Amino acid sequence: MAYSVKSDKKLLLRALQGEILPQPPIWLMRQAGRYLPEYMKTRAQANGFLDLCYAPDLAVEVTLQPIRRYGFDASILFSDILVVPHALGQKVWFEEGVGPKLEPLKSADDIDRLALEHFHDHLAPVYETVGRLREELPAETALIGFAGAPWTVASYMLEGGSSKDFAAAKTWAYAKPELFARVIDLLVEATASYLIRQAEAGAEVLQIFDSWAGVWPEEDLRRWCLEPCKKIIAKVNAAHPDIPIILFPRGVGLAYRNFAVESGAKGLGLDTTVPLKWARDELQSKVTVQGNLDPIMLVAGGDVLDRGVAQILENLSNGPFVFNLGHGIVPQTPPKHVERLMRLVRG
Ligand code: 1CP
Repeated sequence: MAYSVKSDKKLLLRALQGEILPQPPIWLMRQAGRYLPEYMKTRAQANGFLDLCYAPDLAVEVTLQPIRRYGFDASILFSDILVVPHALGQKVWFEEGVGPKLEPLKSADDIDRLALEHFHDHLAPVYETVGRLREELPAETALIGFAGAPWTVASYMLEGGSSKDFAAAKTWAYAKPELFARVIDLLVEATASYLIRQAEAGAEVLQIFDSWAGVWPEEDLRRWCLEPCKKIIAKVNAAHPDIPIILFPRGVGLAYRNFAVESGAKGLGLDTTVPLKWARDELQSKVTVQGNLDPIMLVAGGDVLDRGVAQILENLSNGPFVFNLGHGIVPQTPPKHVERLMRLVRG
């Protein structure tokens, strides 16, 4: 509450309250990371990627790097969605050049071994990072905390890492729905309390990443993605009614409308495939929309980038809107193209 007078001026908060701004706020998913040489330098000082997430000095530094370079309107806490299963007691590690790895859950016993007991102790360094960022960020920059949505996090917990078809995780859901529901329910509880702690540490906005939501038939999408996210949002907003939440259910197509109407999120992150006029007509009267430049247009640059940005601005900037990509920045993005993007959006 002490922050509210100052925060009301931040563009991201104004846009999420439904205000239509002459210039939309801009931030980019994965704005910190491997496309920045300064990130690679800091990362080399850590003992692997997870260590970077749990070392407040380094995590604060890499969060601030893209703010210093580009002056985005918001900063997103540097961490990863997989710190949640790690804090629940699952083995998680990152293999150089491969990505995240987990010891996959195989049985009811494996689920029983997960526990909330040491959850917040394990995540204490993340809360410290949030608090320090809140002190160090420029007055006009909003601080976003985040977590993965239950389904997206569960997919890694059951697959043991990234997946192309999510066959193992979806087979659990179809063949053993009660067991799968226990994993989802545990994640609803853990994620809500994780986000509440981030809010209490100083996060001003929270984003929930359901990056792999786009793989389910209608009924299962509702059960495993929309309903769990809705529960998390209700729990967080019961504790902190004023904190706006952005939900990013990537790839859900026409079901974006259900997420806009039913989830309780103030902001909806659109993936690159969502048609702009449809988003304007069907979503923007219900929520603030965020997105959705193709991250590969940012790699290509030039006219392709100019045209992509212009089309998004033309269609979405007459309603409540936050400029972003349709998914995270990729490592091969030239930093110069991000500068050009900033000029295009800010005019
Ligand atoms: O240095 C490295 O090699 C690590 C690369 C990296 C980075 C920079 C990973 C591993 N995670 C992150 C940071 C991160 N991850 C942030 C904070 C920084 C920022 O946005 O500026 C956030 C919000 C995430 C969220 C995240 N992690 C998601 C959801 C968003 C998305 O991209 O869809 C997911 C799915 C993950 C899992 C993960 N962590 C890392 C990788 C390479 C992946 C994806 C693997 C896969 O494709 O399955």
